[in-house]
Amino acid sequence: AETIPHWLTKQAHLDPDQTAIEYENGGSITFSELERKSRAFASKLASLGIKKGSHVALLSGNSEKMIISLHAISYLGAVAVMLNTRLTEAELTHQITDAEVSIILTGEDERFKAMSFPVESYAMQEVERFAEMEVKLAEEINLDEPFTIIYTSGTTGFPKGVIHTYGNHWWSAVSSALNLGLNQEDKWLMAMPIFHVSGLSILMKSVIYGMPIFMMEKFDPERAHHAIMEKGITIISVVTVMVQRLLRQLGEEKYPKAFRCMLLGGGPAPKPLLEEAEKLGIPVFQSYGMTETSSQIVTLSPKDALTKIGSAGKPLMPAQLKICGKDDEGIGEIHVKGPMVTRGYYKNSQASERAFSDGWLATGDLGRLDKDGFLYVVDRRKDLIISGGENIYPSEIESVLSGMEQIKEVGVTGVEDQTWGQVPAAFIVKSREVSEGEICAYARKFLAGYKIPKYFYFIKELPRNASNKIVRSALTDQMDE
Ligand code: S0N
Ligand code: AMP
Ligand code: MG
Ligand code: MG
Ligand code: MG
Repeated sequence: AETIPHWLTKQAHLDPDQTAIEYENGGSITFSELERKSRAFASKLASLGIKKGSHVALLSGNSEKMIISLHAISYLGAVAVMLNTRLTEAELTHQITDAEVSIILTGEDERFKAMSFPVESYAMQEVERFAEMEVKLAEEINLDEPFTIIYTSGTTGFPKGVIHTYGNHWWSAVSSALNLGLNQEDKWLMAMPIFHVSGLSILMKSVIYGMPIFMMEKFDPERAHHAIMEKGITIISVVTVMVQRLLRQLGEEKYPKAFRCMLLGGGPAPKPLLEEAEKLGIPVFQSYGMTETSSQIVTLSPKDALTKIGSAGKPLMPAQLKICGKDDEGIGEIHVKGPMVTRGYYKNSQASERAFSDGWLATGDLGRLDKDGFLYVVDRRKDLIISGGENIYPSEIESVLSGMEQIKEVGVTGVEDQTWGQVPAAFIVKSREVSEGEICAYARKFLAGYKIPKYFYFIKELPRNASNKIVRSALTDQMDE
């Protein structure tokens, strides 16, 4: 197995006084301080019985404690299960159980939510007060070993746990640097949640590159704008709705010259928005990637940004991409392969076998390559709704709503939305009288806020095909009924 020195220990040795994280309140922490705090935290966590192979869930917004917890978990050789704070107790319980989590660490805001879980939970702040235990911390990282698990929507309606090895994160960070280059002055603004690979990958880059990040607890357009203007930010990761909000904030101003990359991912980018950004001289880099690829695997490089607008770019060094089952227009399913691609889903060999063959991952997304080998993503994976960078699988909503007595049957599909790109709309066949408000109140108990349908249509029957399956694509025809 391939081993490297523990990356935080190594970075703290190479550049102890380099800033690792900068905070909005003006504070910061160096790599050597981060190493010291992470080791101390690991020794405290050990007293909870966390050891090599333990699954520790993190339920927290972005914070220094969350970053320290993550590094501490790696010093113990444990695996971090990253939980989305927007999910409900019911949704989280499924992931915690599926991932065989033994302990949950929470932020202050999530402390209460975690009380009802079937697993022991501690606020990170609480653990801080524990005594340190004598324990041997990892000196090396084995690139083949798992480090994180992140759940992503699957075709069965239950999300699947994507396992990332250290090697997956390592290669993701390296391939991104080979594309974007790495400058001495680089400082990455992390406004994406760490519980998504969009945020987590910035953290991995920080420790692997020795690069400072500017951490926001959550995205706020005004404060993100201020950071770009005043704090020497050179790169920011964003989803489409964040670009829209940042452009509104920009007004007549111009970003500083040093600001060299707005890395856009997590879903489709409307061409008019890309054109507007180009006109304003904003360096938007479109990308294609997913939880399974540990962050972007295809990115439009600076020199092509202007001539290939609308394209997600070329697969990064050393990733491969092919289009399978092409139609007349060359459109087919995107398959990817590379050392940043997960090797499978946790405890779900069926899903893994379906998705992988010979190391190639069938993404379920449709795309085509132009004559120069640039990828154009044509359609998102079947039935997947992406709202502001959050994935929603229609069957999750359908199965919750059909649990209501007053609902006979229900079909859900995505409809265009100015703000979020797409939002879910529910088409409902009632068995008894029920109002939109009652349905929303019921749904909130089980579904994250972003999954609550924004539109409700009450119809006589659902469109079905010959084999009696709901034809979701035909649902929108019923909108004017
Ligand atoms: C865009 C965000 C920040 C919006 O959240 P905001 O405005 O802060 O909302 P809140 O104030 O918390 O809540 C207010 C109401 O808005 C609802 N709401 C929040 N978010 C959404 C949403 N996405 N869709 C619909 N509604 C939403 C709340 O529910 C609340 O309403 P009520 O009270 O009624 O519940 C936030 O959504 C956000 O952070 N989005 C981004 C998520 C993300 O990171 N997605 C990417 C996931 N994909 C990947 O990680 C793989 C790709 C990747 O790695 C990548 C992606 C992007 C850039 C770079 C990369 C990379 O390759 O490195
Ligand atoms: P996630 O599972 O949250 O990581 O979401 C990944 C999904 O976002 C992909 O499978 C695509 O469906 C979608 N996606 C990512 N990048 C793009 C892009 N450039 N254009 C269209 N869809 C994208
Ligand atoms: Mg659910
Ligand atoms: Mg997904
Ligand atoms: Mg997503």
